[in-house]
Amino acid sequence: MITSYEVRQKNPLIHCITNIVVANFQANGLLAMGASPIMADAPEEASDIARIANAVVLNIGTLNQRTVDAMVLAGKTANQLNIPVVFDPVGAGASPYRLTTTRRLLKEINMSVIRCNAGELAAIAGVDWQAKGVDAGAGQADVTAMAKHVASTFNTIVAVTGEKDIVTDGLQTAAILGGDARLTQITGAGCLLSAVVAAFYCTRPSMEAVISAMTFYKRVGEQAVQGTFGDIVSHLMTALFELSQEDEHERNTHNSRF
Ligand code: ATP
Ligand code: TZP
Ligand code: MG
Ligand code: MG
Repeated sequence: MITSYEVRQKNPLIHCITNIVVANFQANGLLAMGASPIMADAPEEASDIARIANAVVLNIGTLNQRTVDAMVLAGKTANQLNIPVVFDPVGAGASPYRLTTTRRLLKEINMSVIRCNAGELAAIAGVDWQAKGVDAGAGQADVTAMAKHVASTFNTIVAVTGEKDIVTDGLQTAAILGGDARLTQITGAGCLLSAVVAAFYCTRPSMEAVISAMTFYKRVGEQAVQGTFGDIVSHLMTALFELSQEDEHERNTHNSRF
């Protein structure tokens, strides 16, 4: 396992091309855990910023043609320089534009990790699902099977969240329990997690790093919901800050492998 303390020691620079809803929250969350964010979504500088970053996060939450152009430029530069790219296909199935863009980005860029909810995963897999905008929604399909299929198809690691998180590279699979359903009732908890995954992954690129990030964030979420609902956002920042100060092995009790 990789500890969040190790990530803090590295202080990675994370280039985020992200949505307008979560940009501030995501930047604050990265800072709280000891990473350094740079939000830069202009095509004019996307390659230049990507090349100085330790990891790139591509998030299509409020996409438009300029940010999509920037994502392609940043993603390609990162691929050339072996800099990891984490993809958050927010609301991938919500509109034809989102789905087309998701497919284009997956074709043109090698993603190190796809971090998504079950509805977004189903959209990528082409499986019937009742997603609700950017939220996971509901469906009958087997999430683990979809995750393995998408991981194998795109030669990537899929990290899909929900009550039970699944991390798979198509061959090995881990399930992570914990967290709290109230995290789906504030906006950006998933987007921030995608950035946290990027910070862990670039510290030691591996499936272990993704599992570690997801396990860490389950603990962060559990601490964040202790208190009243309106305090979850600020408590999330406090938990990211406090838990990443611990120079000890991350608790492994949430995980199972299969
Ligand atoms: P959604 O839009 O459906 O909320 P998301 O992209 O915001 O998806 P989440 O699934 O909310 O991402 O993931 C954010 C965090 O919340 C993760 O740590 C995840 O494990 C946790 N989480 C989500 N749903 C639950 C749940 N029902 N029970 C426990 N933890 C959950
Ligand atoms: N609309 C477009 S992006 C966005 C909303 C509400 C944020 C989604 O954040 P998350 O982390 O997927 O809940
Ligand atoms: Mg959410
Ligand atoms: Mg999301």
